[in-house]
Amino acid sequence: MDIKYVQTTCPYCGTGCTLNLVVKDGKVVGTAPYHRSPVNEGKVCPKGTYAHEFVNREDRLSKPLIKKNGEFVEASWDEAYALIAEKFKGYKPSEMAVLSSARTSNEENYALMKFARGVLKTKHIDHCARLCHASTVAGLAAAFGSGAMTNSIGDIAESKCVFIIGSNTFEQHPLIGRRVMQAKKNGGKLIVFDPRYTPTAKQADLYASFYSGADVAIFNGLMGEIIRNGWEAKDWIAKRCDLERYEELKAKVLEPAYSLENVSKISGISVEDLKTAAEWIGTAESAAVLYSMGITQHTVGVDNVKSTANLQMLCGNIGIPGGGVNALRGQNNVQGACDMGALPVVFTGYQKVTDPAAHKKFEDAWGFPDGICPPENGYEVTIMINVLADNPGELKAMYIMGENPLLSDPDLTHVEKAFANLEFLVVQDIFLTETAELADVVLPATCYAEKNGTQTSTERRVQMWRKAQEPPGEAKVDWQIISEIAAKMGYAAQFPYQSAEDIFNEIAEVTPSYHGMNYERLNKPEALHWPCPDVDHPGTPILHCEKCAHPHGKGMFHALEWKPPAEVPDAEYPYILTTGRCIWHWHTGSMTRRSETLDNEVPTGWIEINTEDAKDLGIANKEMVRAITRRGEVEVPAMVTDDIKKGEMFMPFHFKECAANRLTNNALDPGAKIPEFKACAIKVEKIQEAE
Ligand SMILES: Nc1nc2c(c(=O)[nH]1)N[C@H]1C(S)=C(S)[C@@H](COP(=O)(O)OP(=O)(O)OC[C@H]3O[C@@H](n4cnc5c(=O)[nH]c(N)nc54)[C@H](O)[C@@H]3O)O[C@H]1N2
Ligand SMILES: Nc1nc2c(c(=O)[nH]1)N[C@H]1C(S)=C(S)[C@@H](COP(=O)(O)OP(=O)(O)OC[C@H]3O[C@@H](n4cnc5c(=O)[nH]c(N)nc54)[C@H](O)[C@@H]3O)O[C@H]1N2
Ligand code: SF4
Ligand SMILES: [Mo]
Repeated sequence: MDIKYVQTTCPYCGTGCTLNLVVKDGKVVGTAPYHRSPVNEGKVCPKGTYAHEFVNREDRLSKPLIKKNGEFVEASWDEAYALIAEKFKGYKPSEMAVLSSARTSNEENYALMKFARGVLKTKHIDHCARLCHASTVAGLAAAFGSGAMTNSIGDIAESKCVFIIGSNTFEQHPLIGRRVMQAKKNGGKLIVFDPRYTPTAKQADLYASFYSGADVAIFNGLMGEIIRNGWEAKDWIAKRCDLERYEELKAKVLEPAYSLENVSKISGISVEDLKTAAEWIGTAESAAVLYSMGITQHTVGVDNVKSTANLQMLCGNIGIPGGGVNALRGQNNVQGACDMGALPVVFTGYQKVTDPAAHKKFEDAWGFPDGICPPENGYEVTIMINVLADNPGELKAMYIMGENPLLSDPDLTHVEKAFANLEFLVVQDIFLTETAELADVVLPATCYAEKNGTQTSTERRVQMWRKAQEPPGEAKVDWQIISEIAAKMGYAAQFPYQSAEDIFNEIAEVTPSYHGMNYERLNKPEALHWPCPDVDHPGTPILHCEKCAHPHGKGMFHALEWKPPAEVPDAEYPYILTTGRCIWHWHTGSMTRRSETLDNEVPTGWIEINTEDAKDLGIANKEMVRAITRRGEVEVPAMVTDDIKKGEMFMPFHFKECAANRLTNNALDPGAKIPEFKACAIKVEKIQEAE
C-alpha cells in the first residue's frame, strides 16, 4: 500500500486554508491537517475536512458529451472540439458570451479571459463575483481607490472591537471566525447585527436583529452618534481624507432622518443598542468591520459598502492593525478571478479595457494577428441574462466554465427563459449540473485535487493547489481544454502552455500587482499577498497604511441616503424573504450534496419562520409549506424558530427541490449590477391536506 500526503489549498471558501490530501494507491481518500499554514494553523471546518468525498464520485464527468436529438451522447475530444470550433466561428464576437469561474485557478481564469477577448474577440465576460462582491469592488474602489479586503485574516485577532454586519462568519468563513474568537479572548468586544440570531451572533457581546435592507440607515445613525460625542478621529480625517467630502458626510448623518430614534424605527434595533455599538466602535483603540453578502446583495449594495468605508475612515480604522474594512470574499478564488480580469470592464490587475494604453498593452503582449476585442465594456452576468430573455437574437452562444446559473441566479423562471433563447451552449464542469443539462456540449474538467495552479484568497494571499491524483476517465485540466479549443480555432501560438506555471509567468508579466511573484516564491507556507510589484518585494498584508490607492491619495467619504429594497412587504406579500447559506453546503450543492458526510448532516432545504409569525399562520415546525413571491413558488419544510426577526423569513439556496432562487427578485444595483438576493416580499401558505 502506497500512502502519501499532498499539501494543497481548500477548494471551498475564500479563507484559503491549507490542508493535506491523503492519497492511497493513487487515489485521494481523505484529508489531514497541515500545521504550518499561517492562515488556519492546521484547523479546518467541515467542508475542508470532507473535501475529498466528492472527488472520486462515480458521477464525475469523465467524457465529453454532445447533445443529439435531445439526448447526451459520449463523444471524443476531437469531435467535441471540432463542433465547438465550427459553431463559434459562425457567430459574430458580440453574439458570444463567456462565464468564467471563481472555483478554478488563476491560470484557468486567465486562460479563459484571454480566450474570450483574443480568440472569440468578445467583450462579454464575467463570473459569479457579479452575484457576490461586485458592490465591494465598486464601493471600496470609490472610497479607497482599491476594491479589496484591507487587512489580513490573522490581523483580526488583534482587534479591540470587531463589528460584524451582513456576514455569518462562523458558518461561512469558519477559520476567520476563529480569529474573531481570538480577538474576544484578547479582550476585544464583538458586535453582531444580523436579521438572524446566527451561530456568529450567538458569540456576540452585543447582538441586535434588524430588518433586511436597513443598513445605510444603521451606519448613518452610528456615525451621527459618534460625531455628536466627539469620538471621530479628527487628526486622521484631517490628514488622510478629502475634507469637503467629510463635511458632506457629517451634514448628512446629522440630519433628523438619521436620529437614533428614526434609525431605530427603520431598522428595528433599539436606541440603546445603537448607542452602545456607536460607543464601542467610536472609542475602541482599533475596530474592524467584517461584512459579506448581507451588505453587498442589495439594490443599494454599493451604498452599503461605501457606508462601511465611511464608518472606518470616520474612526481612523484604516491602515492600522486590528482595523480595516474586511470584505470577506466568498469562493476560494473569487478574488483571483477578479484579479485575472474575468470581468467585463478590466484586464488583469484591474487594468481598464477602455484605457487605450491597457488595450494596446494586451494586444501587443498576446500577439493575435487579427487583434482582440474592442476597447469597450461588455455585459455583466445579470445583464447577459436580461438581454437573452428580453432581446432574443442579440446573444446567441455561451461558454460557461464552472458556474451553475440555473440554480444560483435570481428568478429562475426568468433564467430558464433566457437560456431557452440560446442557440449554442458549452458547459465545462466536473459534474452534470442543472446548467450542464441544458448544454449542447459538456466538457469534463478536473477538480482541484487533480491539478496544479494558484488561487488568491480573500486576504489577497496567492497560494498553490498541488496535484494529488489523476483525473477520472478522459477529464482534462480547464486551461488545457481552453488551449486546445484555441488551437483548433487557429490560435495555437497564443496558447503554447505546457504547465500552469507557464501561464502564471505570463500573468506576472502583464499584471503589476502580481509582477514580483513566481512559483518558487509562492511555494512556501506563507505564500505572498498582492500587491507584490517586484521579485524583492515582500508582499502587502495591509493596504492603505500611508495613503489610499487613489491618485490623489485621499480617502473619499460618501454622503448617502437610505433607500428601502426594491420590493417591500405589503398586504399581499407581508413578509421579508432573505436568502443565504448554511455551514454544511456549498451554493448549488454540486459538490457538497455529493459529499456523503455533509449530505447526511443536511439532506434538504427549509424556510426559517419566526415563532410568532408561524403561530399567526398556523404553521408547525417541519410542516411542508408553500412559499410564494411574485416570481414563483416552492414547497419547503418550515423551520419555526426564535432565531429570526419577526416579519422576516430565510431560505438557503443550496437545494434544487426547494430552490430559493425560484422566489428571489432580479432587481439590480444600478452601478454594480448585483441582484437583491437579500430582500424581497413573500407570503407563506399552509398546504391543504385535500390537495
Ligand atoms: N458553508 C458555506 N460557506 C460559504 C459559502 C457556502 O455556500 N457555504 N459560500 C461562500 C460565498 S461565495 C460567499 S459570498 C460567502 C457569503 O457569506 P455570508 O455573507 O456570511 O453568508 P450569507 O448566508 O449569504 O449571508 C450572511 C448574513 O447576512 C444576513 N442578512 C440578511 N439580510 C441582510 C441585510 O439586509 N443586511 C445585513 N447586513 N445582513 C443581512 C443573513 O441573515 C446572513 O446571516 O460565504 C462563502 N462561504
Ligand atoms: N438566493 C441566493 N442566490 C445566490 C446567493 C445568495 O446569497 N442567495 N449568493 C450568490 C453568490 S455570493 C455566489 S458566489 C453564487 C455562486 O454561484 P455559482 O458559481 O453558479 O455556484 P457553484 O455551485 O459554486 O457553481 C460552481 C460550479 O463549478 C463547478 N466546479 C468546481 N470546481 C471546478 C473546476 O475545477 N473546474 C470546473 N470547470 N468546474 C468546477 C461545480 O461543480 C459547480 O457546478 O451564487 C449566488 N446566488
Ligand atoms: S474555512 Fe473555508 S477554506 Fe477553511 S476549511 Fe473551511 S471552507 Fe475550507
Ligand atoms: Mo459569493
